[in-house]
Amino acid sequence: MTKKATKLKPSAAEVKLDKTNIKEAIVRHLHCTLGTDENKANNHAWWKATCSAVQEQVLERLRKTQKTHYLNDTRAVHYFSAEFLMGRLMSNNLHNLGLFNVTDQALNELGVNLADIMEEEPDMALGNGGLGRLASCFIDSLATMDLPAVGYGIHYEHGLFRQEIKSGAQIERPDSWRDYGNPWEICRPESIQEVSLYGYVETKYGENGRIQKEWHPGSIVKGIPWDIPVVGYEGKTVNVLRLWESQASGYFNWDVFNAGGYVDAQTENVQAETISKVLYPNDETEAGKELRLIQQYFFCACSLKDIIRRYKRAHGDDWSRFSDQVVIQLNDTHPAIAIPELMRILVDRAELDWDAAWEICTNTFAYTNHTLLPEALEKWPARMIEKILPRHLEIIYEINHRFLDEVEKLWPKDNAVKEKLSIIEEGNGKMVRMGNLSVIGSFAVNGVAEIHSKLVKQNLFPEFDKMWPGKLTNVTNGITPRRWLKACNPKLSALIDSKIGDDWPTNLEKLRDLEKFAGNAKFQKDFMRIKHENKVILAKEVKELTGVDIDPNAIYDIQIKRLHEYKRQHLNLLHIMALYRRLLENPNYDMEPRVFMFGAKAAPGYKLAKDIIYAINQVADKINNDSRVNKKLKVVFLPNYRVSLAEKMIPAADVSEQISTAGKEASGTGNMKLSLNGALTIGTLDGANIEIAEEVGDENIFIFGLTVDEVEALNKNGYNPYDYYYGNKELKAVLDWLETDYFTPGKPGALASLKHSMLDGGDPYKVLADFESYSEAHKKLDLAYKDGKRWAEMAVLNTARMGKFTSDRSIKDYVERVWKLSPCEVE
Ligand code: 26Q
Repeated sequence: MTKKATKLKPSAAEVKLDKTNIKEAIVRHLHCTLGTDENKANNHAWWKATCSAVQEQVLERLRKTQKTHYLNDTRAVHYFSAEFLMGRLMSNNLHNLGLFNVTDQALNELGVNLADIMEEEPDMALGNGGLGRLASCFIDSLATMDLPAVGYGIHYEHGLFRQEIKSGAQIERPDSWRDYGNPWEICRPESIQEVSLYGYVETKYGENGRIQKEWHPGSIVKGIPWDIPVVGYEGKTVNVLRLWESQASGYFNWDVFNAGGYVDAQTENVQAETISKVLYPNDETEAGKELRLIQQYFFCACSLKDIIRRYKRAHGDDWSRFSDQVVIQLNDTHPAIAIPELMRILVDRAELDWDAAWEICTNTFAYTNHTLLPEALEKWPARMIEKILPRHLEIIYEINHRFLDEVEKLWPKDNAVKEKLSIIEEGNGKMVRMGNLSVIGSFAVNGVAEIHSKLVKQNLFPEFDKMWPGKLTNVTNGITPRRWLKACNPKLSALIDSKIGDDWPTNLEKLRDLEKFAGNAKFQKDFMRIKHENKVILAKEVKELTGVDIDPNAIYDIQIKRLHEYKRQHLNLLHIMALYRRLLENPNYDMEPRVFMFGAKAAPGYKLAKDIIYAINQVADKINNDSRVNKKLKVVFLPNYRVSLAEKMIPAADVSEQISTAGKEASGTGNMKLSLNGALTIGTLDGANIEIAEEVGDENIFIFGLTVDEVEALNKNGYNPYDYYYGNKELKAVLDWLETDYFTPGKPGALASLKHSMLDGGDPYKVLADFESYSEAHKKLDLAYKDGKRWAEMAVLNTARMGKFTSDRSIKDYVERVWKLSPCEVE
């Protein structure tokens, strides 16, 4: 196909902005978009006007990018993810466009402070944690690297709940990020899609005896696309994140209703608007919820239709090139229903034969696994799929049938292996295993850190690895250094620029050039002065958020991540209680002043996780108000942890807590962000910590605890937490302390559930086994901090050696090993 571009004169928005232009644009939007003026405008209005001025630039580049991709008929990756944790976009977009400083000056001359108005922007919190943030880092890298890509997800009306802390306990409040509009998004009514649900399948016989299946849906919902432009660094490529909002279509199949009997029209007429209403927290109690499955199918079906519409525009009905042009990355199994959906389109609609359709499908999809925890592997009741997506269940059975024939060839008459590999888990109430479906329907499967991928191969899918050698692989996660260093830590970024030049944001290995300054007294002083200044800023924030005074001269020791037993915030807490006890017993106990900080949301139905938050807050309250110890020890729990709070905490961290039970944390990405900003890690040999240790060197990290093999051995030989309880007096004392009313005056036993989980509960995450080793690692850390020069050198070396963990490297790995994409430069 040949297409020709027409050369147009540059429009006003294309002229590179200088300070005067920016001032003019902001004021123009204040007047013409917001209908206010310089004298009346509050910070919110200034924020919106500034967004509009920036968006003008962004949209021009978006248009050019789309045209270029169309004219070049590029192969593109389509990143399917139920979550995108974008955070705020103003600072990021300004930095990526190279307009941050000039906009700061422009606003200054208008009497407005850029940092203040940026605080007006609500976080786009359309994700739970690591998986959603990874998706956001990846689309930043894709645009930066000029790779044709579209992110596809759900336009949730409410993102992850807002957390309030009342009397120490977590309260969930709705997140209303769009109440006053989102200036970054564009509605695209011209690309609305319709999605079918419920109903029944009719079997017909075609002319040549071909069996034809027709799905008569019970209801149809509309998907409305909202596009969020994704600006690459230095602003050449602008890709899109397309998020689908659900709306009623008015269609209701009365035939199905009147046919009656087996259908209950009330329950099948899902309230269309509720589909995209709220993001599910990653909560066991929410597992298997019908609406969640509908959400997954809804966004996958909309996205596939969108992709196919675009493909057909260039290739008509010729399906032979589909998988040359389209690759779809499944971010965990949440979008796995896209596999039978594409099969349905190819077989039932395009009337391809099964084998041809399956060939296309298995050349299109790739799947990323993010967890080994058995309870987190998605399974859906077959009956539920049958009710909502009757044709898809048939297709899943057919995929499985043909797959099990292959298994039979490899392992003849071996029913155990068939049972294990089958997409269907038998039992009373068949279940569909979405992980198995994803592996079978994809051409590549990856884990997210070396150790994790090794365990995916060895423990989770060993037979699949034998069936298809090479299909299972590793792509270690990464983070975008544009957001996680340049934008969030401007002072350190400027120092780095002055030493090694300013091209490190797109070439993070360049940071190695800082190694030669690591021992330099002047550089160490500058580096640690900046850390101190960031700590002063955070101290002010902590005071505002919690009322607690913290001393910037203390060690800032930070654990920020979702609350989960495997992440072991309670191990951190037990150690804090041990320090408290040591200080009470010996007021001269030698330790550097320390502030322990936490940020974490617990899934609303996860009782023990909420108990841990409560325990942290109660212990914090006691310690912070105990004048015997509070010069040396403070504990703060910062409420409503989210991307924008992470951006304030990370630049101020001295110590990064990465203390999951070995084998449980697939990768972690906060570990990378903290180390990049010069925090030293105290951590287990788990997830990406192992690769971080390899990069920074064992002498620049505090590793402790059981290894994966040791955890496995303990499990095999029988683990008894009481051995550790009775074997360590200090540990016994702090655990017993939890049962008193010392931290919960008048309420003895209020923290007892914690102790019980670690003793009678069997301590599944080996907290007690790792306690002593953790405590020793903290002693070493304290000692290292006392030697200021040595600490500074270690901190610098952490920053210098994080090059591997740029998400640009992850994307390069995906491009070379999985996607086979080529960059396409935009002008
Ligand atoms: C499942 C069913 C019902 C409702 C929600 C969910 C659900 C939602 C989100 C299950 C899991 C998630 C998120 C998982 C996640 O964030 N995993 C993390 O992914 C990171 C990126 O790869 C890794 O670094 C972390 O180690 C991993 O825990």
